[in-house]
This record gives sequence, C-alpha cells and structure tokens, in this order.
Amino acid sequence: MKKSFLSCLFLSVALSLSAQEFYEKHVKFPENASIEQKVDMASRLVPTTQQMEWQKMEFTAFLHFGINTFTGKEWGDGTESPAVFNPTVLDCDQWVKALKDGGFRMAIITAKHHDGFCLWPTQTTDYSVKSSPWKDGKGDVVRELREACDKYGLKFGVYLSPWDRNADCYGDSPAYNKFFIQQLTELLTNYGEVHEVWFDGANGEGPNGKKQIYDWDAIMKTIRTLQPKAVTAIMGDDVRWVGNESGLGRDTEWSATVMRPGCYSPDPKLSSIGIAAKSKDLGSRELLEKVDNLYWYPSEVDVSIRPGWFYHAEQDNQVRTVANLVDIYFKSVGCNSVLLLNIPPDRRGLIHETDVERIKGLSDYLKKTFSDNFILKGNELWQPQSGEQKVFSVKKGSTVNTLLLQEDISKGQRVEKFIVEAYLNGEWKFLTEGTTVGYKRLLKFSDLKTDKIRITVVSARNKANIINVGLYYAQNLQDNSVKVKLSDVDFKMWKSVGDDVSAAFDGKRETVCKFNSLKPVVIDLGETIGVSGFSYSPALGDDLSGTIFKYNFYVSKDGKNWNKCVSNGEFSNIMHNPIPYFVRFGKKFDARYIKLEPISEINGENKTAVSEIGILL
Ligand code: FUL
Repeated sequence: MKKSFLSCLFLSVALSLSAQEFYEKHVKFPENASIEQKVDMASRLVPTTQQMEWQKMEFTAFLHFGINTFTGKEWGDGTESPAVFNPTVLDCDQWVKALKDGGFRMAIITAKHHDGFCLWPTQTTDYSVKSSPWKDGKGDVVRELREACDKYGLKFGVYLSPWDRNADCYGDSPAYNKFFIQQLTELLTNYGEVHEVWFDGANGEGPNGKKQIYDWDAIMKTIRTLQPKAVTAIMGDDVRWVGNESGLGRDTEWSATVMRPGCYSPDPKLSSIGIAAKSKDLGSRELLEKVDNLYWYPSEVDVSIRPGWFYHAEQDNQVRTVANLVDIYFKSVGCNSVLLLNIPPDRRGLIHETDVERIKGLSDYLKKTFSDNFILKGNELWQPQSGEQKVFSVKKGSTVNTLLLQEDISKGQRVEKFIVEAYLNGEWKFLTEGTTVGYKRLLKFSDLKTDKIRITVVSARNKANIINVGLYYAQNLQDNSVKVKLSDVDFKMWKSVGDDVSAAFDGKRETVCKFNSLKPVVIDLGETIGVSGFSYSPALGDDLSGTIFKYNFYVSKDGKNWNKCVSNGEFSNIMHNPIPYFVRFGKKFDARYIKLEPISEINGENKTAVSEIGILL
C-alpha cells in the first residue's frame, strides 16, 4: 500500500517536471534572467496542437470573392448596391476540385471584406447575398463552399473583415463589437468545423474617419468557445502576418518570436526597440536580451496569384506563372512559413481556367521534385548541439540542387546557424548555409553530383531536433511572365509643368519623382489625346514614403482650365500591395495636360512619391 502510494507520488512529480519542460505558446522570462537562461527557455517554447496542425498543412488557399469582383475595385466603400453581386454560374465544387488538384489542404473565404457585404444571409444586416439577385436572394456562398470542402476533404476557414465600411454602427465601439461578434457567431455555429479565422489588420478610415476600439478579448473568447480547433490569424494570436503581400518569407524566420500577437494590447517595449511586423529580425539572441516575453507565433505568407486580391478581367494575362509560384513556394514554405495563396473566383463564379492550370502546374512540379529524396536515412532523429556535424550518404549517381531540413518543432525551434558541405574530388567543399530551420527550410544550389554531404550545426539553442534531411533535384523553370504595360502612349513628347517630374515618365520603375510635401504632378503630353484612364506606380523596394493613398486626377486642354476626372480616388491597398494601379474613368477626356494631385499619403505624411505615371487610351 505504502509502496504504491510512493510510486504514485513519484510518478506525479515526474509528470509535473516533464510538463514544465516546455512552454506552450508563450513564455515570460523571469526578471533579471541572464541571456543563457532566456535562450534555454526560448528553446523550450512550443506550438499548441492547433498551431502544429496548421503548420503541417503548409499550403492553404485564399478565396477573395464579393462585391469587388463585380465592381473592379480592391476595396469597396460600402455604398455599392447589393444588386451588382450576381455570379452567373457560381460553382464551389469547381473551386474546391481545382484547389484539391492544386495540392491545397484548406480554403479560406472572404465571408465579409471591408465593404461589409456578407456572402452568407446574416441576421445582422441586409447588406448581404439575400439582397442580391443571385439565386433570388436565397443563396449562401459560405454554405456552398463548406459543402464542397466536405466533399473534397479540404479544411475550411473564414475571413471576416473587422473594418466595415457599410455598417452604421462601425465606430460606435460597443454596438459594433456586438454586431461583429454576432456575425462571427453565425459563421462559427452554422457552418460546421472551422480551422482558421482570419482577421486582416486594415483600417483605412484615416485620422478623420471613424475609430473603432475592438473588444479582442470577447472576440477571441467567442472563437475558442465555438471552434476550439481553429487558429486565429493576423489580428489573432496563433498565426502571424509575414509583413508583406508579395510572397516573401524571411531567410531567418523565428516562430518563437518577440512579436506580440495583434489582438493583445501593444507591448510598449517592442515599439521602443523598433520592432514591428515588417522587422527583419524577430527572434535573435540580441533581441532576446531586450525583451521579457516570447511567443510561438509562426508566419503566414499571404499572396495573390494575380496582381489584385479580387478578380479583374484585365489581369487575365498577369496570372503568376508556375516558375513564379515555385519561387514563392521556396520563399514561403521553404522559409518556415505557411503559404496562403489567393485564387480569386471570377464574375461567373468560377476559378478562371488560367489560374486552374497554374496551380495544377505548381502541384505537379512539387510532387515531381519532392517524390525522390536522394539522401539515405535522412529521417533518423539527429540531436546536435552547437558545433556538431553529421555526414549523410547520397544515392549513387544522382544530380541534386536542393536541400531540405526540418526540425521537430513540437520540441521547440532551436537551430540558429548551419553549414552544408559536399564531398567533391576527395575534399569537403562549402555548398550552402543558413540560419533558422524551424518546420521546414529549403535551400537551392547549383546542380551537383556527390556521394555524401556534411551538415554542421554551427549554433543551436540546446540540442536541436532534426527529423528530416533531404536532397532533391528541382528543375529550373523559365519565368515567361508578361511585362506589364504601364502606358498606352509613348512619353517621348512629355514635359514637366512647373516642378521637374521627369522621373515619373522615364519608363523606369527604379527612378522616383519625390517631394517633401503633398504636391501635384503636372505633365504636358505634347499633343491633345483622348484619355480614358491612367496608371500610377509606387516606388520599388522597401522605401514607400510618399506613396499616394487618396488623390484627385485632372485633365486640361490649355493647362489653365482643369477638368476633374476622379475626385477623392483611392489606391486602396497600395500600402501593403505596392503594385501599379490602373484607373479607368469610364469615358474619354480630351487632354493635353494631366495632373495627379495627392490628397493623402499612405502614412499620413506630407510627402509625394511617383515612380511612373502612364496614360490609358
Ligand atoms: C488586406 C486587405 O486590405 C486586402 O484587401 C486583402 O484582403 C488582404 C489579404 O488583406 O489587409
């Protein structure tokens, strides 16, 4: 009796000791913790079961569909009539079959975008499918997608935009929180199991607009109660926005990060050390020294297969090529992130043929590339400490150019730096190197034949847990993407009027016309032409200061009397998706002179930057 009591006691102590070995999702460092202590605790920070399941999906699909599909906009302002929503042959089976064939494991739909239009017949507002002519107001896109996901075995997620440009109560914080939670409750109660709830971070009302204080605690509680298996993304606390919409992960990507989840109150310490979503380093030792908290908050790379998030017919020739998608796969999934690729259904309510072909092409490429691992015994657990190395044999005669490494992240993310060498002509030669590994790291190098490779873990937090090493041959593809034409008119005869703005019409995206104020760009076209629209391109690269958000656009025949073609126009999502914007007036204006007048800059600064302006005929 006594013995069994003691052995029970021993067992429970051992369990609680082992339970303390890991910290799930969040770790708070003790006050005055040394860097060694912090690094040790960081190595034992692990994902939740939901985060682990999510990471293993690797590859998920986004479906932007709604009012914007029918108006040609990227952000509706909530005044669009529900009557425009009228897909002719909507078929969610076609969407999901294409996604399944494209290798996707989950589909996330814009149940509501910023315009406030709901794709399900919500009780909260009339601004929904029930006020549209589609299926005489009796349709429900969310339900049709859910059923198709069940049919093809895909998981299902919802995007519910917190920002709502239609709801009257938006900005009356308690009232809108109630309204929003009711919408969320409908989605999370009536549509079966939901695996990801996606809240974007956009709020473009600006300083004079409505200010909504969201009740994130109540919102998160609703999700945890109604859908305990779901991860919450971006303004959620399970999945982090990578920081761009271009498909680019970081070379060094820490899932164990100092970045505090979006729905928590802001951490003043982080802003004081200059850390934000776009920062390059989110988890190095240098950063650990400066913070008190670390989160398991892994990165998701969201990017569209087309320039816009919504379908626009004029972008049919700009669908990303297979080569480009493969590149994105290497820079997202291959950089310890999940890829969330947007494939927007068109006005028919179908995924366009070109997009279907491209995602199938990507899936075929990945299957072919990763079906044959040329490393022998690459999946035996290897637990190196800093400085340890291991030799791996390679199947005889194989040509390889791609390395894969995976850590068992259920025990934490630990590798900080590694080097790979190949045995060539009797000696070890440097092949490639990297920093973090995490769930998955892919690295490309030139084609090579070798019998063995040697991996050195130069630096790790405690013992790393490498569970997979692979060598593959990834065929190099030619990227034959179409070059986007920014202007239908040659700019040889164009001249600046007033300030020199020639950098805005030299045909080079690299050169940028910049002013330290909100200043109009005025151009003499050299002759009078019928203009039906214009293009505006922001700068390339990271420095987007001066990028125009709201604007007026004018034309003139004499340079004195101006005709306003667009009043208070908006390059809606330009801050996060800085691509060329094409604006069509819907009619032709005779113009010898054009004027692009900025009203506001993306960050509210008094600056203007124009990389290129083009004229559309
Ligand atoms: C952003 C939105 O503003 C875009 O329109 C798009 O939905 C993207 C995925 O998230 O925040």
